[in-house]
Amino acid sequence: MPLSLELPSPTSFRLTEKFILLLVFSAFITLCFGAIFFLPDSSKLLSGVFFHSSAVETNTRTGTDSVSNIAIGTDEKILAKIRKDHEKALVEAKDTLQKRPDEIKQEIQNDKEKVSQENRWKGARNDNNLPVIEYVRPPGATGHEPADPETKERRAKIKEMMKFAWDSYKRYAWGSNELRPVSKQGHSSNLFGSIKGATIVDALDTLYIMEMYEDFDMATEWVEKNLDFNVNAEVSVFEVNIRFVGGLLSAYYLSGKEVFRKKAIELGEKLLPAFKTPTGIPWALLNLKSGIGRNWPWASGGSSILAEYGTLHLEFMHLSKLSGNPAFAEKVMNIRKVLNRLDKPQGLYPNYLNPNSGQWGQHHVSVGGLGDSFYEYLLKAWLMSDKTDDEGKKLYYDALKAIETSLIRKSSGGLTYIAEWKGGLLEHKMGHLTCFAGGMIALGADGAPEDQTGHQMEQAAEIARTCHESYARTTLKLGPEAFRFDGGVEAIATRQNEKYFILRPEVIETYMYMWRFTHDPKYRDWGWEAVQALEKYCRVDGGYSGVRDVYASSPNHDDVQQSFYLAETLKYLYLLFSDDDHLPFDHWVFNTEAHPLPVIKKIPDTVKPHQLE
Ligand code: DMJ
Repeated sequence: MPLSLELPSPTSFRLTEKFILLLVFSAFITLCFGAIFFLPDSSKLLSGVFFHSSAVETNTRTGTDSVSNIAIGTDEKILAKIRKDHEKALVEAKDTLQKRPDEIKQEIQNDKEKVSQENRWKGARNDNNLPVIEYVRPPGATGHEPADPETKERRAKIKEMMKFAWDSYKRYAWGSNELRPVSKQGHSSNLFGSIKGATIVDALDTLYIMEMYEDFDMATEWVEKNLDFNVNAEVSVFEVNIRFVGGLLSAYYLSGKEVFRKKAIELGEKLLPAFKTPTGIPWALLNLKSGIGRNWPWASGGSSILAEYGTLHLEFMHLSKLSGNPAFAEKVMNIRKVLNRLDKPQGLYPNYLNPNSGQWGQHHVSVGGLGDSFYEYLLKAWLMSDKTDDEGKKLYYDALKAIETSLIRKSSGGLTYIAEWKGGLLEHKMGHLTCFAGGMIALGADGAPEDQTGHQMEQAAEIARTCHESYARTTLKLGPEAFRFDGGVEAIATRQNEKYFILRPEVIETYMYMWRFTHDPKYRDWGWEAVQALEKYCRVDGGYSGVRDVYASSPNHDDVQQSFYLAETLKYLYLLFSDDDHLPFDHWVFNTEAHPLPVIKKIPDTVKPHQLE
């Protein structure tokens, strides 16, 4: 007979104890509610105590028949309301009993934070009806020249590239969303509806950190006078959030200029109707005037996309902080709640989720397009909370474990890659977008559980190497949109529609993180290779352009200078050749568009809430 049947182990004793407690608690609740419903005239008693109702007062003051009839009707209504409230309380109590202790703890913590935040912001308000806050610039907003002459020269070269990209935009496309550098005119993607100036807002913080202050001032003036969100047009909630809200928030935290705080909050408020769905999982597309949302017609059965609804958290937490309005934080915390309730196939998060039913759509999983920044934001939510958001931390490391088990593979040639998962089958393809994961894994390695730090750093380095190979194996030394590990190839695009390069940042982003954590010079070398290829094949008379085929012998330009080239690619390159104290990781977290947001420090009671240091 097993020992556990003879002697109760400490664990089984505790379980019994828990069961008894549960029974006592349920009996107590039943007794309380029983008393409310069955004691004589309990409804009136309660009406008097909880609802200082005018109906009750009217009844006692006048005593007329007609009024007492009304009062009787009103009493019934009150009684019905009490019943409804009690039923709700019962359901909530039952829900609470079913929750894990850590979930209950987290909820108590959230409630506490909500109350204390509401109290904090009850104070003075400025002309824009925003809470008055004293601006304190977080450390490392600007850097200094590196001591090593070669690094200094390379950093200066990247600043020159930024100057050229920005001046070209100014000259040919000022006010449009993006520049067409070959045809030398403006270009407007419908991702932003009729909001204008994506390049200006996306570039603000890069201009600031590269100390291009005249250009920064010019961009600020444009924002003040022209940035307008009162448009009757449909926008991508995700794109507008990461580029516009993120860009404005960064510009605020770097410069302290109120206009950016005001605009960020104004835009954030415009995005709130996107969350009006039965589950609170937001729509992908939103008409900013009517507040009507919908999803991409191509997304599995009307689903919302993981990487879109999962990439609002950082910006929305800051919006609550800067506006005093808890609604932003509540919306994104609710997304987590919905996800927490769902079963995850092999611990993985499918890319599609129906906002009406709250059920997964097709079981496609990707750390690249459609999934990518959801994982990034779990980790960064924890880091940005000064490592207090334990739930974000757990969700990130659990997800990474599942990714490792089900998606990370090694090719026969020894290259580590992250495959995609379609209904249980692996597609041995890795997107350029997926290459950000090297940087993410390196960033999270230090906090990894069970001595996984070393292993995760190795994994990050291997992914960086694979992504570098995807560049090195092309003719133009620029990476394809997606590369495969099947049909006898490794890290090479085999389909024509995957051979393009649109000035994306992810590979350089990973080099930057790897450099910061290892100081291995190969990452700066690889970054410099990319600079040379960009100069040789993407620089044209009127700015920088993407190319249609990285395996062609000469570039065929796509004629778009993407706004993320200025926001991300050039910024990460500049930081790769800067010292570590420029935007240091213990004070800043980058949103998925490379807009730095300050870590919200654990604030001692004696320090004012807005003082981020
Ligand atoms: C950027 O807008 C963001 O990095 C986003 O998360 C993914 N795609 C582009 C850049 O490639």
